[in-house]
Amino acid sequence: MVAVASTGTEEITMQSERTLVLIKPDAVQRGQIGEIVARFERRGLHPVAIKLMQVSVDIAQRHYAEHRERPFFGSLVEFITSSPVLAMVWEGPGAVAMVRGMMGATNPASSAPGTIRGDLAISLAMNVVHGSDSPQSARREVALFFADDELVEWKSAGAAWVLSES
Ligand code: IDP
Ligand code: MG
Repeated sequence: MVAVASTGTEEITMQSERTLVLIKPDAVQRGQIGEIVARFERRGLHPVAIKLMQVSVDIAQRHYAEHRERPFFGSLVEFITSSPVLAMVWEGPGAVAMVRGMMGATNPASSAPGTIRGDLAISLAMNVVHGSDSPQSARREVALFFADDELVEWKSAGAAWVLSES
């Protein structure tokens, strides 16, 4: 579905997208699942898949493959596999960039207040949430965390009141 939204000065096409979101071990342990899920619901996105899971070292290394050569790669994999994560797929118009915006900057020290990281985190290593950085990354990451039959197709009743078709 392609929806069109007006910014007031120009029209931008907002393609319906899916994005992978992980509520990281720090946020699960701190009881922040509800807080973070509620933000995506309030914004007008809808979930296509949600599961609590223990990430394996293999999945962690594949998920963060782009950072393989970075000095923090080992500790990043250790952290994401240290305790359960809540893995989710969220859908909606422009969902990839929208979720990235809601997450805030990678380093919570410079994440704007009002963003998830800016409100809930302090440390770069424990920054509470992951979101895919492009539609292409999203497709790869969704396939890494979810089987096709775990993705549920549905239309939320609220969708018609989030984005006008005209
Ligand atoms: P992103 O999560 O905002 O996409 P990336 O640059 O893709 O940020 O980094 C992946 C994750 O690796 C970050 O969320 C953060 O937890 C961790 N990370 C990034 N840079 C550093 C660093 O310099 N030291 C330790 N951890 C880092
Ligand atoms: Mg990233």
